[in-house]
Amino acid sequence: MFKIKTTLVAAMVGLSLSGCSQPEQNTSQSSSTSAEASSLTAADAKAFLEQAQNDIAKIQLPAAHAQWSYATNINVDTAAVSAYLGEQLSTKVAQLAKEAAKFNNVEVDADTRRKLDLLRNGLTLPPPSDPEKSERLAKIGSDLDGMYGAGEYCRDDNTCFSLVEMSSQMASSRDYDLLLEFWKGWREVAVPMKPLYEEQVALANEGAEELGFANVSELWRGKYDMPADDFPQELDRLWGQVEPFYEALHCHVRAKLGEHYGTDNVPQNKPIPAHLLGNMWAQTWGNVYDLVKPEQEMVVPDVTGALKAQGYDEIKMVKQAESFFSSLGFEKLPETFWERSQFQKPEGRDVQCHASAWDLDDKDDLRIKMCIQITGEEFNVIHHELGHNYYQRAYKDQPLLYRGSANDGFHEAIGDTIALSITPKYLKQIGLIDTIPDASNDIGMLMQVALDKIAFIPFGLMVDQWRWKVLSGEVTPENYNQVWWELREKYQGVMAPVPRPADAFDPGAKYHVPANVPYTRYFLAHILQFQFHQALCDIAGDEGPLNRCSIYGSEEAGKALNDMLEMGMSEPWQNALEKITGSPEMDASTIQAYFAPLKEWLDEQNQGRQCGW
Ligand code: X8Z
Ligand code: ZN
Repeated sequence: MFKIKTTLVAAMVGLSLSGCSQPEQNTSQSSSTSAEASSLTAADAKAFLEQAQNDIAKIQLPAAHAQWSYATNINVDTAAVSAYLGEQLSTKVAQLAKEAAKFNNVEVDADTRRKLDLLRNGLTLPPPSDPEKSERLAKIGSDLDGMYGAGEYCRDDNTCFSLVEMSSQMASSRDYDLLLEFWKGWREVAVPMKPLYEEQVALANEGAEELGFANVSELWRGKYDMPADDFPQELDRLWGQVEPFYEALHCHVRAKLGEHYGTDNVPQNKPIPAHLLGNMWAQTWGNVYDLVKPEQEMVVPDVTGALKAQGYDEIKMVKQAESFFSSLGFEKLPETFWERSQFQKPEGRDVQCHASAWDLDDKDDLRIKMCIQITGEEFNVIHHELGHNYYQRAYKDQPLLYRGSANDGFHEAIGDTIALSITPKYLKQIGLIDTIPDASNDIGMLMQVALDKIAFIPFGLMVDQWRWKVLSGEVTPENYNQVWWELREKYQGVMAPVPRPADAFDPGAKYHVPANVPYTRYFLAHILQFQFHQALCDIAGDEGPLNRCSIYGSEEAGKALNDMLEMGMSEPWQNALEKITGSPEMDASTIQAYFAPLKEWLDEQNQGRQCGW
């Protein structure tokens, strides 16, 4: 819906828009008198929504362009314009959300009620109606974004490293001290974010209260077509389905890292030090495959090696990903996509390298913004981003309030679902590998996928467990960092490799915290993508094991997918899920089935090991 950092996607398109001013009136929910309200009709509600959508559309367009300019060229001028227009937009939406409350007691049809509800809970950081406060909120949002995007770590000799450079080292280096240096170094960018973040929480909570929410936590948890207080239990249920498998994977990985780095560096009864897992945040572990892989010879396609050997550049990687979607029957991306996207990190200016997908005009101005590296990991991210773009295009003809994903996890799951079809069979079809490895022993391939997808799941869960506590006031600023690490340990079994300084604000070193993009969506996406993959493989008529299934070339699967994408958020997500999978429930049993042989193998390896932390 409105590009206020609601659809992922554009983390950008909204985010910094979170502040605003220009409050015309402090219309809180009760702004209309009961006499006024009682004379309102269902037709009034429809007329109000029509007007509201037109008003939002008008501001949204320039705000999106300003945000793009800022994200692809961070400087004081682009910051000022982006914060200004972002504020205009979120103030307008907040004002309309308050007005929508006039219809609380008016009898309206289900479609109208849904739109009113979406209007009420669509903002991510609602601005208070006091103009000074809402301007301040907008400025903070934009400053935090910029601090992350322009962040770098400099050594005493003034050699500096960008996040892209350090991430590449985190992925490939096995030098304990260098990994620790970059791990600590990147976290220095977050220290000055903390006072701004605190202030942002307080301001947005004021805005949320004006909208009738207890706080921003309640607002965020309330976007899932079920009561806000039931949603965390739904997440616990899903996590419970995955947890035993995660623990088995953790146990094996810790044992192998202990063999490599020594058990004094990797104690076998404690959480794993967070800098040794091949990723700046220990959120995906695929880059340490070589350290933890099975001892027997396993053939696992080397996508990075193949891309490099065949001279793939950034554009060729994106074209290849586009052609997957084309094979499913999706129309090609527009010419402007190729002209306007940012594929590479430009020289000479700061940009937000964190990958994102944009829909500037709800017509055909689709773009991605990345700093693409030539690796298999980035090849997956490209599919992820294009999934957002094809989703945006599929729902563009819905009314504005329905232009979004069924729930935000769906948006994050589409491109990943396609990427699950990058199997050896597909890689051979497109000439990236010459031979398809024998299917008799897929443990290596399953391990590679699990290191990225299963390792991610508790991280995807813990980020908002932290934020919900912060946003609800349960955790106060003195404890921000400590609670962050308690949750890292509890869910991921990962620990800070060194005691953290008193001024550390380690959550701020993860993009989605300063950018204020809710994170539970990625947890959900990691469950949903396996359900989608299975459903589409069935439709495509693939009868082999799920990890060998590729829906490449199946227009039937493409049509089933598109039928769901087109719905946007016009119906509860349960209906969208049922449409494609036949069931309205999110369910991790597909994950259990996908990885069953690996689980068995891990359980054997772990015999005699002390698992847990
Ligand atoms: O932020 C992203 C995407 C853009 S929506 C690249 N992801 C999360 C992350 O990087 O932390 C994708 C998976 C998790
Ligand atoms: Zn995404």
